[in-house]
Amino acid sequence: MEKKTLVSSTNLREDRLPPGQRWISAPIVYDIVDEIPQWDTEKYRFMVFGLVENPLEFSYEEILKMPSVELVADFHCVTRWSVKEIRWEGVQTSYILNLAKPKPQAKYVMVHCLEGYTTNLPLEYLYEEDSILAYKMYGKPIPLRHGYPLRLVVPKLYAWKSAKYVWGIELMEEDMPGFWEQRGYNMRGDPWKEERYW
Ligand SMILES: Nc1nc2c(c(=O)[nH]1)N[C@H]1C(S)=C(S)[C@@H](COP(=O)(O)O)O[C@H]1N2
Ligand SMILES: [Mo]
Repeated sequence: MEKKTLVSSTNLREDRLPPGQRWISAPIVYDIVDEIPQWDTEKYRFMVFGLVENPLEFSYEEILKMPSVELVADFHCVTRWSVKEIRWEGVQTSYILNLAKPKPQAKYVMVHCLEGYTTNLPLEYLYEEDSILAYKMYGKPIPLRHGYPLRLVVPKLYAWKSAKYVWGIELMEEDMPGFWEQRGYNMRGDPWKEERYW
């Protein structure tokens, strides 16, 4: 089967490197905990809940069977490094949202991760065509420390919004700060507007 390869529109911007960033060759692993366990994908469930018509729950197997895309996207960390053209593969978040049917009052999401990390973003970013839930990186299952079994990739925002080890997406009416947002990081985090901190 032919797989669609999508190049993030951010890679094609004239100001491709956002202000205050420099290119490095590979992403640096950042985690809020020292150890990440080898998650059991037999027990793993991915959930969409909160302000949706159809709350969703999927096994890992079901996620792997969904229509998928290959995405090539630059990656921008708020600590001022950027990496060109990371190649991911996974399910577009717009596909998942169309199944979940957000209620009209849903405006923001909280992304929940297996080790306890959270991050918030405006719901509209999950309708962007280059926002995906990735299970492959450079053609192989995502390495544990890069987000196995499932990671959000949102190229239009700083990398702290690209949550690793995702188990859930919660749709909300009011914006709520996630882990780094409670510690001074921006509620949106657009790299081209340098929305780094408050
Ligand atoms: N679950 C989880 N996701 C996370 C983080 C984290 O600590 N936990 N760190 C974020 C930050 S600050 C960055 S820069 C990127 C780094 O991605 P990498 O570890 O795959 O290089 O992951 C983001 N996603
Ligand atoms: Mo980061």
